[in-house]
Parts: sequence; C-alpha cells; structure tokens
Amino acid sequence: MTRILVTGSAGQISTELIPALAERGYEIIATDIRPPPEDELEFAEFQILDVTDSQKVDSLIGKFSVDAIIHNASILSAKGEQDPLLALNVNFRGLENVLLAAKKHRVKKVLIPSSIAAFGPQTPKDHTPNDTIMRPTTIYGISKVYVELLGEYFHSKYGLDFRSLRYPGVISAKTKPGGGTTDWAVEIFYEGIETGSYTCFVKKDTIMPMMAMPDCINATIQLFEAPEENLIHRSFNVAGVSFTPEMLETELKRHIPDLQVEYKPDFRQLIADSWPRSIDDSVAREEWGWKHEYDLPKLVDYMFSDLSMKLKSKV
Ligand code: AKB
Repeated sequence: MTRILVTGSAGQISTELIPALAERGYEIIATDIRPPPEDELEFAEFQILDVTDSQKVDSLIGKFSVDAIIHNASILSAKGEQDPLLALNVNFRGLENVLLAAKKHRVKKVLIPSSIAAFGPQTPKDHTPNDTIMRPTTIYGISKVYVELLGEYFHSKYGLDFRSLRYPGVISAKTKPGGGTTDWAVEIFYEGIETGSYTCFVKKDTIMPMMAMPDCINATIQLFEAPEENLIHRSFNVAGVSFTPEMLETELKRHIPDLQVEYKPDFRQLIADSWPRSIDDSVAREEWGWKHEYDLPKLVDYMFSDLSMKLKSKV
C-alpha cells in the first residue's frame, strides 16, 4: 500500500481528491492548518500542519514514513495580490519545506499542482503550448513557476519523482474555492441557486480555461499513477473547457431561467486578462493519456444538480 501525505486537505481540491485516492487503496495522511470536514475523517488520518513550519513538515513526513506527498496547500491568485507576504511565506517557504523534507526522508514521489497562473501577459493566449514563455505578473503565478522549476531541479539533482499539472479554474460543489480569480464560475451557481442573482467581478466576455472537478480528480490521479518512463516532461498543461461568464450565464439559465447577472469588474480583471484564454494539453495527452470529459453543458448540469442537492440537504 502507498501512503500519501496530502497538505491543504481542507481545500477545494483535496476534499474530493482524498476520498478518490482512498477508494483506490491509498492510505492517506491528511494535513491542514484547520481540521477537515467530518466526512473526510473516514478516509484519512488527520494531522494539523502549517506548511511554513519547517520542523513540523519534516517531523510529520519522517514520522509517517510516507511514500508520496501531494502538496496542495497554497494561497490563490486574488488573495495573494491582497497579501503578497502571506503568499510568499505559504507558497514559497511551504514548497521549500516540503521538497527538503521529501529529499531528507527519501519520499519517492511528490505531486505539486501548478496553475494557468504560471503564464503571463507575454504568453500566447490561445491554445497556450505546454512549453512557452512564462513571465507571470502575480505573486501566485510566480510561486507556481517556482514550484515547477524547483521541483524539476529536485528531480534532476536528487532523483525525486516530481510531477506537476497546471490546473485551470476548477468548478465543484463540495468545498468552495477561496481567493481565486476563477471563483466567479463557482460563485454564480451558489448565488444563482440561493438568491437568483449574481454580481460578477470580471467582464462578461472574459474567456478563461476551466475544468469540472471530476476531470480535475482524474487528471491528478492519472498523472500521479503514470509510469515514470513515459514522462518526458514533469509539468503539464491540462485543459477542460474555456468559457466566459456570459456563456456560463446562458447555460445556467436552462436551470434558472430568471437568473439576473450584473458585471462589475474589480482588481481581479487585470489578473484574468494576464492569463491564457485556452490551453493546448497535447503533451499530457501524449505522455499519460489525458482527456477531459466535461464540456460546458455537462459541467453545468453536474454542478447544478450537486449543488442543489447540497443546499437542499442543509435546509
Ligand atoms: C485561481 O484563480 O487563483 C486558481 C487558479 C487558476 O490557479 N483557481
């Protein structure tokens, strides 16, 4: 059995990744600065961990003799711009602590997500290639380039089996994302179902790469399990579907015909404008067989039914 330590276990992606990994027979040590939702405890042993605490990172990884780490703890793009020093501490120091402990305790494999935020205004915006110019302008984006470069350095220098995938905005109902620039694509469902209206913080024609959570979980597990000899790259673009708030509004009106959406762009517009509009993921397809399943209508149906059920069960 492979024992995986997951950081950021109470976050949007980990709360769905951990049960999926447990179902595949992995033993999970879930860690976060706050305790996980009740239902996660049945899938994992939980430990409090602040990834900026180098001693605690080192001692937990040593104590549990983990085979692999999935390091998800990170400050996202919008929150990072509001508090760059926090992002510097959590994203940069946290990464260093995890990689150094992995090397010391001979952890075999480390998967650390990157993001479309690793690209910047000089990157080709449409069908952004896997290997292209990366000059991000946000602290979050810079931290993701650091993830890729430092992880690849630990791979070539110390033989660590490092892997990374560049997530687009991830759409899910279980746990809300916090502090991202793509959060509008989740918030519109919550506000739309609960109040019938939504004020969007980017312009209606801002096209952004997105992905439904089931695709995100599949991509993560597929890359984690891909035979190492198949990997030429270590960091991969993964695409789902690109859409604008207006396109999402139109689709969502199939379920909420009276939905009212207003557009009031704020500081997050500038971040969105610096990112790709669509992603070329042919390298991931070639090296580990990636293929997304959710187009926009399927994503909207999945999200609407999951979230309606969740919100109903709360009443
Ligand atoms: C964000 O918006 O910051 C994240 C991301 C694209 O990495 N969802």
